[in-house]
Amino acid sequence: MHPLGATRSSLKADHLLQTPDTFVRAPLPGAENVDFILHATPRLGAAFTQMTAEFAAGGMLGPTPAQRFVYVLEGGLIVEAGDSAVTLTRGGYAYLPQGAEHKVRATSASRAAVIEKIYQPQPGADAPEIAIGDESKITGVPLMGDDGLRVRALMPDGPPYDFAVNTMTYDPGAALSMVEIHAMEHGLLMLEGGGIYRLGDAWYPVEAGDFIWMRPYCPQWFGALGKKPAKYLIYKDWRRHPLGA
Ligand code: UGY
Ligand code: MN
Repeated sequence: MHPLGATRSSLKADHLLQTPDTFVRAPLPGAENVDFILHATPRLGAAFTQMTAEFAAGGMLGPTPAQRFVYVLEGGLIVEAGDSAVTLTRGGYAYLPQGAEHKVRATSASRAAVIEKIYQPQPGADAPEIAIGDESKITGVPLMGDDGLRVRALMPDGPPYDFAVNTMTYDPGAALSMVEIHAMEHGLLMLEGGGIYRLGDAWYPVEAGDFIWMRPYCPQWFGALGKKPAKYLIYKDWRRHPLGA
């Protein structure tokens, strides 16, 4: 039954809420047996891309002109990069610097969040390095002293790296302690639970599976509702001068 044109999805000048009922799949060049949901792209106004890749068993990502970050949502992915081949399962992730030869192949039907950004070098900084990890091995750090809200940083941090990807886990009832308004933009995938997201001048109910894009300076706040924790994966551009110098 169609929903008579109703959806929680909403596109405004400073944000997008994209709910699963509005997802449309598309192929991308060089990928085999993978469908992509293109959440954030330059066509939206984003300076990065974020997609969900849905792999059939044996499916492979194609090449990218950019840095690539892959976070496994479901199933298993073999990442071949440098001298190693590693199998990542749910919560496993890989960062592949721009130009790094690599292959990403699914061992079974799988889903992954894929974030790509053209690298902005920092003069004098070392080159970024491949990083592979598992979210479950990272200790959560309370945000601004609130141990009901824990941040896990997945990307390495330091001068070579120009973006961050974190997970944020909110106990039921936990909330951001302030409305944030900042120069960095965000791509956000709700992984678990739900709550209320303020974006610009609107307040939205959100739940696992939803995607949100926030333009730089989009007013933002989240409070978790329900009886289990809410968790999201969040991208932001990071550590670069706004004038691009
Ligand atoms: O890192 C952040 O800016 C993060 N606290 N933003 C958010 O959760 N909307
Ligand atoms: Mn923020």
